[in-house]
Amino acid sequence: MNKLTILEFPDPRLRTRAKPIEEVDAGLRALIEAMFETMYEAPGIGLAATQVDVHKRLLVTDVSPGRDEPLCLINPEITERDGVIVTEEGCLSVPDIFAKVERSEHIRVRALGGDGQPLDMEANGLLAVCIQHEMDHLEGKLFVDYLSELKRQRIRKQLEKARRHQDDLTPVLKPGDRAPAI
Ligand code: GNR
Ligand code: NI
Repeated sequence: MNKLTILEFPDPRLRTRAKPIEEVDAGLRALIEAMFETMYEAPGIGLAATQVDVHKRLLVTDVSPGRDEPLCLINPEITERDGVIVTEEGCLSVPDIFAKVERSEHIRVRALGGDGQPLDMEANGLLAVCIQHEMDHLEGKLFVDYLSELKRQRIRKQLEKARRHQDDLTPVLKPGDRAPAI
C-alpha cells in the first residue's frame, strides 16, 4: 500500500466516530503499515485512522527524535490519568495552525498492539499528549474544538485562503503531460 490522503478540516468525515476493531488480520496490518508510511512522510508524530478516512479505532505514533520508536494502538482506552500539561499542538488535518491545548500529563492506556496482543502501558509528556490527540480523532474531535468559535472561524478562513492560493499555483499542465491540441 502507498501513502494515504489525509483529510483536512473542515471535512465532515473528520467528525465520524470510529468503530472498534474486531480482528487483526492481514488487511489491517497493511493499513497500519500504510499509516506509518504516511505519518513519517508527512512528517508527523501521530496519525489516527479517521484522518485517512478509515473509521476504525486505530492510531499510530512515534514521538522519538530518531523516528525509530513506532507505536500502534488498536481499540485504545485510557484507564488512568493524572496531572495537566499544556502543549502547543498542531495537526496534519489542520495544516500550519498551532494552538495551546490542555491535556492529562500522565496516562495509562489499555489497547491491543500492532501484533494484536493486549498491551497495558503508561505514557507521559509528549507521548501522552499525542495519544490523547489521536484518541480525540477517533471520537471525531479536533484540537481546534478546544478553541473559541471565533478562533475556529478564523482558522477555517485562513485554510480556505491557503487552499485558494495553492490552486493558483497548481500548473494546468504537469511535467510529462501533453499540451492540448488547440
Ligand atoms: O504531528 C503532530 N504533531 C503534534 C504536536 C503536538 C500535539 C499533537 C500532535 S499530533 C500531530 C499529527 C496529527 O495530526 N495527528 O493526529
Ligand atoms: Ni491530528
